[in-house]
Parts: sequence; structure tokens; C-alpha cells
Amino acid sequence: MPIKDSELILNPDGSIYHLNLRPEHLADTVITVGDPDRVSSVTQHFDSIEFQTQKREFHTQTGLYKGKRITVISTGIGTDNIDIVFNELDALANINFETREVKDTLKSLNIIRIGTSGSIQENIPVDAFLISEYAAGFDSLLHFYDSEHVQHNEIANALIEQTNWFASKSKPYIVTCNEYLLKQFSSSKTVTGFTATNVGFYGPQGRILRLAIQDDAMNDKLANFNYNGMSITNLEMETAGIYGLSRLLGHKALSMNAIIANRATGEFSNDPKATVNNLITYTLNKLIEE
Ligand code: R1P
Repeated sequence: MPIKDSELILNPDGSIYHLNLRPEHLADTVITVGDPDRVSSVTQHFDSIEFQTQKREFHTQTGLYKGKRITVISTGIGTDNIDIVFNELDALANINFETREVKDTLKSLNIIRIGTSGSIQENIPVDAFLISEYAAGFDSLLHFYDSEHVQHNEIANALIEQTNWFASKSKPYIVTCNEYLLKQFSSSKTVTGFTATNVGFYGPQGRILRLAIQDDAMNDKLANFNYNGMSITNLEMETAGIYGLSRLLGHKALSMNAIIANRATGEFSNDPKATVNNLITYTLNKLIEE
């Protein structure tokens, strides 16, 4: 059955609704970044760029890095955008836009996030590179999909119990990275972590400017959470959604985080741009080691 015009929305030029991309613009390896300006920070290292476009916060460039074809795309901030970007990337790869039908043979993309994040563990310093092995989603995105089979409920229940999680906020879900990518991108330069993704930057990450928050001790409880020796290492806004949707859609995903703040010590990186650029170079070089 063809997917209806209202569900799979294509622009007059045949590109997908928000990303403005046609299937031929997408490489099998995708780097996602939050900031639209970070796309060029990645592709400045490329041999060549064959295509670029921008619509809203979704800036895309596809090109070659040392002969490998890579698409770099910005997602903007938050798992609401991750829902759009990952569904549309998958549609570009796995739906025939002429017939509007899902292809018989499905493609599995390799998707690497290069993002920024704040550590909540004193011993994970600013300027570290953290790879998220596990992610806890405090956003509700994954619950809108038939997704129980990709969630680790035992860990979620332990998290809810140990942090006395306020149910009105959300029901946390736990998802994991692709284990092959984890091996490929890990080295003595990286730390492996358990990333919590939340729906905001201030209250939802325990920051207080003028508004009181529901639980002042939230970050301490997350940092002290212990499941078989694992605790929450860092906070950001996309990784859990990326891992959940990638699992459901059959793509391989890994989230690389430049730790630019340490929330436990109150420090902020002296040069966050340099740290992000170092992570970009590290990630690109690991990508061609495949
Ligand atoms: C908040 O400043 C943004 O930075 C982090 C958060 O996840 C959020 O998107 O990641 P990016 O730098 O990749 O956007």
C-alpha cells in the first residue's frame, strides 16, 4: 500500500519535507551535529562537497572524506527534532519515493552524532571525549512507538526507584548504542558512559537561574545511581532518541560527546570550540579505519 501524501510529505522537487533531501543526496554514513554551523566545521576537512542544502535548522552537506562518502546533517536541539531527522533519513534510505512503498531490501545506515554535553561525574573532566554506551531518555519520544523490545526495563526500573523519579515528569527509557561502532570508535582517548537525555537545558538538567526546580538533588541522584557498577555520566538532549529510533529502524548509531562543562565541579571548558574540533578530527579519522 502506498504511503499517503499526508504521511510521507514530499516537496515539489521530490525532496523530503523538512530535510529538503532527495534519496541520491544521502550517503550510507551520516554524521549528525546539533548546531547548523558545526556542519561546515566537519566538512572543512573533506576532499570535496557534492551537495548542500539548508531548511530551518537542518543543514546538510554530502561529500568525500579521504575517499569515503559521508553526509553531515544538523538536527538542531532536542529529541523532537531527532524524530523528524531520523524518520526522514530512514525514508530517504528505505522508502521508494516514486511508488511510496517501503523497499523490499532495507538499508542500514551508520550514524555518528558529534555533540556537546555536560558531565555530572567529578572524574570526567571538561574537554574529555565521552562515548555513550547506554542512554536514558527522560523525554517521552520512544513511548510513542512500539518500542518495548528495544528498551532495557530492568535498568529503567532501578533508575526510577533509586532516584525516586517524579512520575509526572516522564517515564525514563533505556537504550544502547551499536556495539560494533562502540568498539571502532573507542580508544585510550575516550571514556565510555551512560548518557541521560532530557527535554530542556535548564530545569530538566538541574540548572537554576531564577526558577526553583522540582528536585534540587536530581543531578546528585543521577550521578550516584548504580546499576551493576554503572552510573549516569553526562546530560544532553538527543542521544536516547537517536539510539531508540536507530534500533527500531535498523540503523547503527553511536553518540560521541565533547564534554564542555562539568556540572559537579562547576567548570566550563576554556575553549569549547577547540574541544569540539578535536572530537571532529578524532571521529573522522576513526570513521575511515572501518
Ligand atoms: C544544548 O546547548 C545543546 O548542546 C548539546 C545538547 O544535546 C543540546 O542539543 O548538544 P549539541 O551541541 O550537539 O547540540
